[in-house]
Amino acid sequence: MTDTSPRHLILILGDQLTRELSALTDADPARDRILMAEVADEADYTNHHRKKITLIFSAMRHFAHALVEEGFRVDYHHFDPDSPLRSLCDAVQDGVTRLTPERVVMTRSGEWRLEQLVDQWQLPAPLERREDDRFIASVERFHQWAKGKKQWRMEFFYRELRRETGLLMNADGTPVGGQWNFDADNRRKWKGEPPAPAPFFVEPDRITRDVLATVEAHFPDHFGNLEGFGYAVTRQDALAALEHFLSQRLPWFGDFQDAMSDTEDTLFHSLLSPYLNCGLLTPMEVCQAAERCYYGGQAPLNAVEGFIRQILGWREFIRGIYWMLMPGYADENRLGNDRALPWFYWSGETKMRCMQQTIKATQRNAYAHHIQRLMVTGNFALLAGVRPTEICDWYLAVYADAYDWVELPNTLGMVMHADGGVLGSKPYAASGKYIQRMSDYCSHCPYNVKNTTGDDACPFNSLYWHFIDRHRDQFQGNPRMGMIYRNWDRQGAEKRQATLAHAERLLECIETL
Ligand code: FAD
Ligand code: DLZ
Ligand code: SF4
Repeated sequence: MTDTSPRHLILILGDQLTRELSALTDADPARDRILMAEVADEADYTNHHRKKITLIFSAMRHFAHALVEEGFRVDYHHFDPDSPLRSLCDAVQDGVTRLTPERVVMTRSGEWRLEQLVDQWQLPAPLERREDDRFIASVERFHQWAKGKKQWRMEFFYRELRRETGLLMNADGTPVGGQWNFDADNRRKWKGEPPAPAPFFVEPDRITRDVLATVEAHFPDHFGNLEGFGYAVTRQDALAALEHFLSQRLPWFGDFQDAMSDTEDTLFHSLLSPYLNCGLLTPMEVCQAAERCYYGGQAPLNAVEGFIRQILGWREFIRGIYWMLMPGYADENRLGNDRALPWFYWSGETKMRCMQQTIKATQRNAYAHHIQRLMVTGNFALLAGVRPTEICDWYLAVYADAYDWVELPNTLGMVMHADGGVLGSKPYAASGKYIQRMSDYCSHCPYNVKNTTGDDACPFNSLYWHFIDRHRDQFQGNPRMGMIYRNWDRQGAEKRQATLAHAERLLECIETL
């Protein structure tokens, strides 16, 4: 250490781009130095969508600029495939050697993989790791709630957080509107009215154009395309994206929350998850902004409650489950699945219209909305019995909002039921009938959603019954599934046999569907 050595070398990760970060609370431009690094190991730990890498690198560069404008000195490592600094550890080692700070300060990473790596760092300066307090509930708060309960259900954690935050609560402690949850009102099919608004779009500036060129040159084999990149990459633009959602989409968010469309990729969803997850927006400010729209008469209660529940309920619950159950959670496979992920998840080349449209939209946008993820690509992987690790890797790679802490419980738990029901009391398995009810995909599909067997039969139908039949031992006793088994048994042995034989044939030639 010398007289000119900084007090703290503050490491900021690519998904920690907020001035409210715990590592920055006492940061002093006169005494501290900031370190940010675009490194191969983070960009390559999965086959990240090229728009996701662009979003993160560009948002990192803009965040560094904002800190410089505040007077900070920022050591910024631009991505260079030939750089000897390949990992965050390399970058910190290098920074400590050059700058000899008193200590390194960082906010804990959002995921197990990186936390384990940081545990192993051997630095020539002490490392101070601060809690990640960018969530509404701390990890300890979730543990305290979960401890001793036989079952963990999002709805009850959500109600506690409603009480604690006061979001959509009356002064007497009752929920606004007299109900906690208005989901029953949120199941409309979308038939073109009102028209779906165009997604928020930001014209790439010089920094983003530089990043686009870097990603184009150095990540040619990664998933997805770069054309039409229009994500917000600054706090200011992310706030504009929030405003756009509140005025253009929130009023219809509830009604069409479960709807899917052959022509509209995003309908009335917020498209805010990439910004929430990389720090450009905070969950509480987003919930409060939506709440104001209800009180101001700009959006109805079913929309605002439904939206707030996604963030205050699902997002917080999912994060709690992740930290409660890792690392063992990632290896769960309670349904014993061992099928490889079909190649069409990467190529989009399948005749199944719902799958094709969802995967092609994912390639284009690094985005698909929740029902596409859950009831189309997720449902198919569940029915086909895909290995959980393979489908988890896919979801981690292809979405701009994907980080292990949120992707893993959603895929392994909610979609694949591989955790034995921690995340949901029954699997979200569905036949083509559900997809037909909630979308217009089937009318553009060469398969016939009304048929279960025969050459043109919708694959979801026989695969659904195959799933039900092969997991009878696990699910027949589930009170929420008894009716399904009674239905199946009523179909008679011959019909059941034909359905199962058809499903077996589909599974044998799954790559050609
Ligand atoms: P909206 O529909 O507008 O919802 C508003 C916000 O609520 C979202 O921005 C998000 O922050 C939050 N939210 C909604 N549902 C969930 C949920 N189930 N878990 C956590 N937060 C939720 N979300 C991610 O942020 N990252 C992921 O990697 C991810 N992987 C998923 C994988 C699968 C298989 C499934 C079924 C869901 C996954 N989700 C993930 C949850 C959800 O699909 C996305 O948050 C949502 O589609 C993002 O789009 P949006 O911002 O338009 O969401
Ligand atoms: C996702 C990502 C990518 C693609 N690249 C970087 C990077 O080069 N440098 C960095 O600091 N962070 C990156 N990230 C985000 C980290 O992987 C993220 O901090 C972990 O996924 C923890 O959530
Ligand atoms: Fe999907 Fe089946 Fe409908 Fe085709 S018919 S779009 S495969 S649900």
